[in-house]
Amino acid sequence: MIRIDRLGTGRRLAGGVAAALLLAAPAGMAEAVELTPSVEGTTVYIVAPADGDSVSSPVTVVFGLSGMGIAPAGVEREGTGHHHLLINQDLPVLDQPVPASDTYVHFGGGQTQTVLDLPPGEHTLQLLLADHNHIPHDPPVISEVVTITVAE
Ligand SMILES: [Cu+2]
Repeated sequence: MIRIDRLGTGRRLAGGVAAALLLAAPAGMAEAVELTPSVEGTTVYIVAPADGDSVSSPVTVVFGLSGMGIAPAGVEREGTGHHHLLINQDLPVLDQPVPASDTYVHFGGGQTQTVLDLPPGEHTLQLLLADHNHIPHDPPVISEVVTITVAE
């Protein structure tokens, strides 16, 4: 009788530990974001202004995209995304939604150009395509950095 009770206690303890491990696993996995695939060979680029240009403000910035299409934010359609313009900013973390601010600008309406009021001096511009949830694709679709000088 005593031996059977001890075995029974041991099994319950082992079962409790296993259940705790199972509960811990999904919590860690929930943070992983499923990235939307980009289309191979896609390029995003700034049509205007050109790198090295001296311009006056307001500055019209024209976006170019080849290989994928534009869809407004919130619209999930394969092979599409919307533009994000980084103004004097480094690239954000690429497996999370792009931050939204005056220097991480979303074009969730599907716009392909914008007009910027920029103070005099040197500025960098870069485009980053992201999916319906504002999360960059895998692999990410990123333009070259364009550096411009805004005249006094
Ligand atoms: Cu966005």
